[in-house]
Amino acid sequence: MFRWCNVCQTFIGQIEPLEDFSLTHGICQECKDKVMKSHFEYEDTLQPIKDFFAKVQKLSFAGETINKRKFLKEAKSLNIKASDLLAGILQPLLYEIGRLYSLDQMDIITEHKFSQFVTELITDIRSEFLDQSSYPENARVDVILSCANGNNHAFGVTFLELCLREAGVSVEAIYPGVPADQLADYVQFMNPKVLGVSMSMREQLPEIKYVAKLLSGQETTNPYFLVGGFGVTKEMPAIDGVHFFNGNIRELVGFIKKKTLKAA
Ligand code: B12
Repeated sequence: MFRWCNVCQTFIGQIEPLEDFSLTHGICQECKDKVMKSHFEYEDTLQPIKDFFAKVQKLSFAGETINKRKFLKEAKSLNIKASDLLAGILQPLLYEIGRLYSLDQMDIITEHKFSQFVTELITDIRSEFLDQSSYPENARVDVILSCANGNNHAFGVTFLELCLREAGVSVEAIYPGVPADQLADYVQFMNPKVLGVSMSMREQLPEIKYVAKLLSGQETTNPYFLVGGFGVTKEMPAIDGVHFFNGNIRELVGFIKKKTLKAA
């Protein structure tokens, strides 16, 4: 389930059962601390966000065209932050669409139409972020994100990129996948503190191994090499120099932020 804070209406992260994509309420740590200190009357404040989610779900699952401008306007009027919109509204819908499609309960056109809508939204959100960017254009890039060679699933990497930007991390994302040797050369040139590669299927594991091998042969760079994505599960083979990540996007942003600050 996708848990949102009932007090400040921000997305917290996923909880069991993971296969249930509906929204549920919880309380984030920040609000918990505040509420503990004050008198708090419980009231379900998430209903407008749940209604918005239900409306988008209905339209997308019916294969209808969603008006992007109206969608963004409504999200803004509900005070939904861009990262929450991506991770807490679009992500559960994409997961559920994938599940229904794999069960033959949704056709490919419906899936493609929603993917197209998400691609267009990301383009808009991204250009808004770039306009408001708080770090200079030629600043050092602390984090490079990329898709593994052969991985065309770009949403995970773009969601992560935008969430990191929102958290003030200087990040560059490259997608779809690029060959391991070219990625390693680019990392050597850019010398980031963190390299994150997205793996959507186990078939991409040899590419990950190859990137790790090439990085270990470089004398001038030593990025923290993180690998995540749909293809990463709790049980992964140990690979020298690779750190697999299987948590949720909130934990991930916090973790990367700490890593880039520590290595400053
Ligand atoms: C949309 C989609 C597509 C779109 C992608 C559009 C795009 N521009 O991204 C298209 C139509 C292109 C596509 C194609 C294919 N797809 Co597809 N697709 C999906 C779908 C429905 C949603 C994926 C998505 O965007 N999820 C939302 C994002 C935000 O989630 P995410 O990628 O998991 O990312 C999160 C985390 O994993 C993590 N993360 C991601 N990257 C990284 C990187 C780092 C460093 C870290 C730390 C974390 C991290 O953070 C993200 C945010 O929380 C999934 C279903 C599903 N359950 O995911 C199938 C799915 C991933 N696809 C699948 C398949 C099989 C394919 C195809 C092979 C189909 C085919 N026969 O052609 C092709 C492969 C193309 C290729 N070469 O990659 C399978 C993969 C099964 C598997 N793992 O073995 C899935 C699971 C569907 C299914 N149930 O069968 N797909």
